[in-house]
Amino acid sequence: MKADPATEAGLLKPENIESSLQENRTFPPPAQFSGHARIQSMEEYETLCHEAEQDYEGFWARRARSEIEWRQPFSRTLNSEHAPQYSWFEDGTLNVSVNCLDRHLATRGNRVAILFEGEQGDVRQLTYCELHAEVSRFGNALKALGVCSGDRVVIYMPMVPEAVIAMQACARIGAIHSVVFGGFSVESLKDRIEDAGAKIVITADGGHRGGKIIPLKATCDEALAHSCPTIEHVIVLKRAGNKITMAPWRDVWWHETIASQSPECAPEWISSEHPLFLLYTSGSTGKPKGIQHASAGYLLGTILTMKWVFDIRADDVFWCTADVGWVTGHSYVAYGPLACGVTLVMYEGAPSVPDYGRFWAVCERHKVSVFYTAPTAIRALIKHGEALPKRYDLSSLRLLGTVGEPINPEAWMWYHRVIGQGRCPIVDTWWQTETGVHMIAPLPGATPLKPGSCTKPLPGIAADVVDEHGVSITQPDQGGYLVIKKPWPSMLRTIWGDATRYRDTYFPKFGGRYYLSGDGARRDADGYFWIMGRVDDVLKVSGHRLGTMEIESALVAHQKVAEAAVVGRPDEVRGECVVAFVVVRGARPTGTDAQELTHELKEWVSHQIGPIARPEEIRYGDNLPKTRSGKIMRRLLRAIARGQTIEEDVSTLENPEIVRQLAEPR
Ligand code: 7RM
Repeated sequence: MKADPATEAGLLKPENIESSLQENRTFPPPAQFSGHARIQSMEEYETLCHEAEQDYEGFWARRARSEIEWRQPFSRTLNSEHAPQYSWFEDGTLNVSVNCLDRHLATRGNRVAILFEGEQGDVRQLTYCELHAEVSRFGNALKALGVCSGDRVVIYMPMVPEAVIAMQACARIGAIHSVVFGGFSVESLKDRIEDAGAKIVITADGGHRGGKIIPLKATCDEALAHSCPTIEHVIVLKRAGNKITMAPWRDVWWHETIASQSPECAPEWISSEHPLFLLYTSGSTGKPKGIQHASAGYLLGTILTMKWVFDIRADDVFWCTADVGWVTGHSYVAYGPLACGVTLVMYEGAPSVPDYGRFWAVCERHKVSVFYTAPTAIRALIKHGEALPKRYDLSSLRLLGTVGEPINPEAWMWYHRVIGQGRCPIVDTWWQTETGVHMIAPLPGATPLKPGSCTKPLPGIAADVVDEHGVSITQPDQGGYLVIKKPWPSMLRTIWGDATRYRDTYFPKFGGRYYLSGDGARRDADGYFWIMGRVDDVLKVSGHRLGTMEIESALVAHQKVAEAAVVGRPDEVRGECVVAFVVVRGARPTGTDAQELTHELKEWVSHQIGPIARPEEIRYGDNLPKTRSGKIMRRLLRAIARGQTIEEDVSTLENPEIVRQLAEPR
């Protein structure tokens, strides 16, 4: 494959994010948006921001009343009495699945809700009426298996409609789902099931990805063997047809559980604050956190951002390429698009099958109008050249989006020119698992775009950049902590089972008043936000969030490993990749011993956490560079991993000579 000129010119290097400092191109909203979008001008945006500043609760209350179908209306908007445990709309009752499905049946029941394409080319459509019936059947099946409101259900599925059906069915009966990404492996799955105390796992025999079958059921069996005592049943969807073993006392087939169930399932009316889902995410400790989201506030956030940021229209075909295992797949696959009654596209497989034109083939085939993906995917596609997208008719596209990591301006320009054909605004959306929905993002009919910037906070979102003392930084281009100064409806409510960790992680500074995002950011002279990346030990590998400590725990769980430290290294396509520094028990391996151990450890991490956590490189030392108090000097390790020369004085280290050993060329 001949490399694209963009690659040769080094335009893809994430370091070019630094070039964003010089970025001065702006793209005003095109005519088809500026006079027509929901928010049509910066004046209108300012008016909304002003409304929220003047009457914060009223601003959200008015929107919650108009966007949500309530069973019982709420009278209290925000309760901050137990801050930072906030509640929103707490005396209201509703059902999220009713808001996503039932509300459309009379007006658009025959509209396609899910347009699914499997990796092997199989296509399936479900209308809103059909989806409603499937969700109801499956909800009844869960109830028949003893699932009650408030019970936790783990979903470990491929990207097939049943994943969304399972999530919606949980919402319908008030059960709390916890989706575990199908790319995670045994240990990750086991930890999440145990932490949530789940009663049921919903999985599939296997899923198709990259021309292979991902053995989900087999991984599940391994996770459940000798652990996870709370699990009563495993529901297994027949998808890939690979051979599996069913434990007759525990396992049931999806198609058998629904066979005799009614297509009507009375919704469970829950209160606004009833947990809708848990989603485990990596932080700076070894143990992932169960981010707990509530029902009404989250639903409101998904609807408003679908309207504001994607300017979603009744006839849109919306494709968010994220897996339902990530928050993006929750808010912009399983909930937001359905709550807005549009058609959503779901694709099961890898973007490279049968070749890197697959995304564009899907866009053409299904006439996608709004396309939302990650910068890492765009960079991978740039690498394969312009000829591929040019083979497809992309004229149905009207809006593009990105999420997951900063997009380097040159990748933005390529996306804009080659995919959007200069016609489509790009919404660069900054948000997190914890924030539930977009926080900082352009409004396509109002905000002039700057490549690489997520632009300005959405109306009602009190985002700011502050210094060590919590004081707002007004100096343009000076970096600081990205914080949110007021609670917002779709925010996380707590970390499952650990309110102390919730407080200590997100509200540790500034008197517990501000939500600390963990990102660094700067604001330019026009007030545009530029995200500078994490300030903690969290990596983004291909847009997937991973904790360095998680990978370290997996490494030290190997019998040959005594100590390990993991850092990120910039990577052209993936944004970052994993580099591990390892101290083994016994003598430091060299030559073929080192090669063999490296292979073994890479496999080990893939098997423990999942292939996304697989180290790109492993370096061995007799020790790790530590301060005299025993703290690992990660900064030095990051420099070594990048192949930089260490200029700083290392003589204050406990063991300065180790730096040279670890940096030895190999
Ligand atoms: C949605 C999601 C959150 C972290 C966040 C950032 C990074 C996300 C952007 C971004 C720059 C963006 N949730 N991030 N979006 N950085 N520009 N538009 O990714 O919980 O998995 O990760 O991702 O560092 O803190 S997440």
